[in-house]
Amino acid sequence: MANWFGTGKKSISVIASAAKQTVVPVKSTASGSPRRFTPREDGSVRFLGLCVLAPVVWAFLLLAAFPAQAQTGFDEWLAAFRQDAAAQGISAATLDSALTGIAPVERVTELDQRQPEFLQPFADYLGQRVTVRRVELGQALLAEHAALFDGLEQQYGIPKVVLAAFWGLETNYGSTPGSLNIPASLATLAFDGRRSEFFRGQLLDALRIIDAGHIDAIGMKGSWAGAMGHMQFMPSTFRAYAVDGDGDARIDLWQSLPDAMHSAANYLSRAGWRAGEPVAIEVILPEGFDWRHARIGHRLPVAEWAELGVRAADGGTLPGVVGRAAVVLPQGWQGPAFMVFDNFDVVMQWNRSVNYALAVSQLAQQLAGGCALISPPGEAGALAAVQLKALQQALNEMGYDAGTPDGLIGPLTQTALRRYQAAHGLPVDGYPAPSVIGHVQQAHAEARAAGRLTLTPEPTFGGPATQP
Ligand SMILES: [Ca+2]
Repeated sequence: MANWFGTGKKSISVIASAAKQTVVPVKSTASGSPRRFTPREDGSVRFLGLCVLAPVVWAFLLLAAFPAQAQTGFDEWLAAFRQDAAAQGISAATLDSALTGIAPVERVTELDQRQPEFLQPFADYLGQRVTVRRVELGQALLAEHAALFDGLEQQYGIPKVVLAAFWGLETNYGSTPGSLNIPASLATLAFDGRRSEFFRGQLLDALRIIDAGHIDAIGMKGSWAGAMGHMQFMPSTFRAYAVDGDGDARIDLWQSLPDAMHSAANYLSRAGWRAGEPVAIEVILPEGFDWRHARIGHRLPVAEWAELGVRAADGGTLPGVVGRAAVVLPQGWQGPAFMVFDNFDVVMQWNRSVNYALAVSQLAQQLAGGCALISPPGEAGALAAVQLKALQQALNEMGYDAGTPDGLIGPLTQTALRRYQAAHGLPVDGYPAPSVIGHVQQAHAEARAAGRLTLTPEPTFGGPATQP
């Protein structure tokens, strides 16, 4: 396998470590939970081609599509927001160009309120994102822009294949940057109320970017959630980390590839990237491996993992790294295993999803000519959110605290599942594979029949008050 993670430039990582705690995610993670189901996350919604129409025309079309009552409330909110923004020093010209005539964008509200319907298994997630076509296109682009990427690797210590992997995953190398008007989308989300404070701050930052002359209000396009340009930076990330890579004194993350790439490299460097170290490598676990050790919070020196019999899947040696490593099983004990390093945590700051971070690692590895996954994918089958909710309720009722059933597999549910698996002699991987859900269902039914449930099931409301 090619050593795709480059050569050591320790000075950068040392400086960056100090800044590690202050780094904010690139993309919208306002909910604080990993984004597991991300349809069209790039926001490349072709909204009737509105982006190419004059502002007055599209404002009219949006008004026509939105209830008048909501518009009244929105207009009042917008007037108050505008005053606030002006008081914070944003120019009248910027406020006029970005906010005059805007209306709530119904499509943005719809996408924001969409609930995940299923948990996509890792192999499916990876198969959709790391394709032969994407690898070939990325390699061609790396060759085309070799001078830029070589320079970035020298300056920031971030391997060119890692930057290209983010580029490929975020916008398919700039081909799907999103075409929604950012001020209108952010105003919609700030008005909506669910995460007002977060999006209000993003809108203010978007206006400050326009005010600084980096882009005009019409040209500021992106995803429904406010992510912009080649690398899908949120406005706050733009302000904190974006840099001018081509020296024209403007930061243009939409049209200037040097600006977009220098900004991404600057972000990763300041997030604590350790030059010369990988994000993750696929590993083979020994017979009799204690699955309890395979979790993201259990960190050991690489040498200790080696003593436990963990080896690199490609037959090479385990990498020498400064920090500790964890073993993760994104699709349960029957699927591939990965050893993850400090740079995995850096990628998780960009996007708080284990699957995303592993996809970055896999795409980077393949862009460098390395191999695809070696191990089989593990137990297949998408996991419906309703099933996961039922799983959480069943665990709760049997005395394994999985928290309020929400269909999301967070640390509490994983811990509950691990306790259940340990008590029933199953591999303790904390992964809700279909077979595990079936096992819990059966145990729950038996416990109910035997009157052993810790909690009583939720009462049924609305039935007949009395029976004859
Ligand atoms: Ca520039």
